[in-house]
Amino acid sequence: MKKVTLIAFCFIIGLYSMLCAQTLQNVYARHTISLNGQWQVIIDPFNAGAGNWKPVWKDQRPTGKSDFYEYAFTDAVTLKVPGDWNSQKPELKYYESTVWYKKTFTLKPKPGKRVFIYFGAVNYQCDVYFNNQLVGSHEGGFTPFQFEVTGKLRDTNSVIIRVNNQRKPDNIPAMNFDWWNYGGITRDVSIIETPESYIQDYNIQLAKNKSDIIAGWVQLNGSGNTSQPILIKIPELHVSYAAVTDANGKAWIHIPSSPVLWSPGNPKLYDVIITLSTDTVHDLIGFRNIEVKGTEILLNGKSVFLKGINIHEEVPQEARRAWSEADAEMLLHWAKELGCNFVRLTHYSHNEHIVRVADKLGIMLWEEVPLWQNIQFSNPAILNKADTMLKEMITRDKNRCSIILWSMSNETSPSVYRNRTITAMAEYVRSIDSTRLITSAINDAHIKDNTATIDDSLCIVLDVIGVNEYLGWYVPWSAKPEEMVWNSSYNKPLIMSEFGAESLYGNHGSADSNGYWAEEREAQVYKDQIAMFKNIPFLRGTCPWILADFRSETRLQPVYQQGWNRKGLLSDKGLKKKAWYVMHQFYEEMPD
Ligand code: GCB
Repeated sequence: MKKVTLIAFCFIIGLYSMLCAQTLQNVYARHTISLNGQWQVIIDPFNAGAGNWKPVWKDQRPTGKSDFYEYAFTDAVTLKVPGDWNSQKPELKYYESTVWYKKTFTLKPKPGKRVFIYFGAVNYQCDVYFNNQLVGSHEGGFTPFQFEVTGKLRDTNSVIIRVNNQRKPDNIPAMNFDWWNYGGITRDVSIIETPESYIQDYNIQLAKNKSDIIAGWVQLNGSGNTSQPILIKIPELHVSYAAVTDANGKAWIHIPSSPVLWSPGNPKLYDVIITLSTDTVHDLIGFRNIEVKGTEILLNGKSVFLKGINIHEEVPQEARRAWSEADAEMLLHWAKELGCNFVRLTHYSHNEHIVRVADKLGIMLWEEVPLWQNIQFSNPAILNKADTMLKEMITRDKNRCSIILWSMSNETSPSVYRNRTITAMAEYVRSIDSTRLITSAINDAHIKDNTATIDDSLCIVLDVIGVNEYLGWYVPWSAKPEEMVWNSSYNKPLIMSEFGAESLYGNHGSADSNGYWAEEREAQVYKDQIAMFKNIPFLRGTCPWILADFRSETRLQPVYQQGWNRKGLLSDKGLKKKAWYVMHQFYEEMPD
């Protein structure tokens, strides 16, 4: 390419990328250059490096004898990426402020190539400087984002990121939450090179409630995307489908085909290849239908009971955030061993590896955005932030058949503002993905004597109702468990999305008393819950709280908790508590 043309190309692309930050999706279906590894860091508790006084992002070096800077990146102080900072250095265990990260890498600019820098997640807010120029900022700790850096590449490049995990009242989640506030670059970082015109995104799944039509769209990005031929191949189904993009670079697809349907019993995935004259993407996609009829949840037209478990994105044995495929395999194999066909990924969108491993293992998923209690619903900015999080989550995972439920919130107190915000969120979700079900976990079932009533008006906008109840733990039984009667004002399926009790592994004592963190007590609460579940006709799933003990800064009991929420069926070392066996037996005896 001639120099003038190259400059013009870079200018147009640069301008375009400033307007559109999310212009490359399905990153894990592409070849990427990993920037994972050790990154140099500067710990900056008072955010001194953000201003002009000590501008860390300029990465300045002394040039003369009298010159010096009171900050510098060095290999002497590094953190592993991906990884939370709290588990990597003792002094960062409770740290909630700014850390600056720096990575240098070589990648020469290539004529006609566009380049993106991708982050799986950074908790919570960050500013990204590429070769000392701000290329973008991102808020939200659990969803991916990327920036185009075409035209900014040199032979050797530096990425500097200011990461801040301070709690703020208008954050999502806000000031208090019951899990560790792991800060840092917590998921994969990579560089992706594409041609000038490339496949920006695609959505390929069964048409709603059809088993013989594969439908969706492919979106191109670049100049001259109109009337571009694209080809979709699914070799195992003998599909070779040609389409042409419209004026917006979009091609709609409608493929008559009857794939073997994905289910927990047969998690069949197909190799799908999308080709444009300049670009090719390979993905593994499964095909299934999910719908609700009255109080039933139907997977591929058949009623299913969701044998679930809640999981935090944490490796308890190492007291750190989970991020890798190996971590995902470990967590989901535990779920399978318990007898689960379903996992609630609490309380935020987990990393993409776990969703892809769930596709492979045949585990249905509930995925959630972190609207957890105490959200500032009266603040109009919240809806925008929530919608961005929903969009980033759904955009990333819309091709993953394991996901059957999008959850918009957990335990939000009823109010006009709450209802207005979550109703608008639900409308937004339906507008971008009409094929999956919508839920939220409420904790507002009214319990009086032997009767529990579900009447939170938020349920009107849900397809499936999630109820968190802690009968036997936070809430004393008001009747014999087997005599409890559940009523719902809504003819909809119910998932008991949380229930449980705490115990310290190896600690034994009375099954009747909460105060001693005894395994026997936790097991008893599970036995009682199961006795109650047997009498709830519209119950279509159960999710114990929780797979494993997890870290939480707010768990202060100095002997039994020590900074851990002890409601795991597994201990912090992954050892099975008595309650595990109670739940395991329930799932074994329950038909699918
Ligand atoms: C809940 C929350 C969950 C907590 C749990 C508990 O209702 O949804 O995030 O960790 O209770 O253990 O109190």
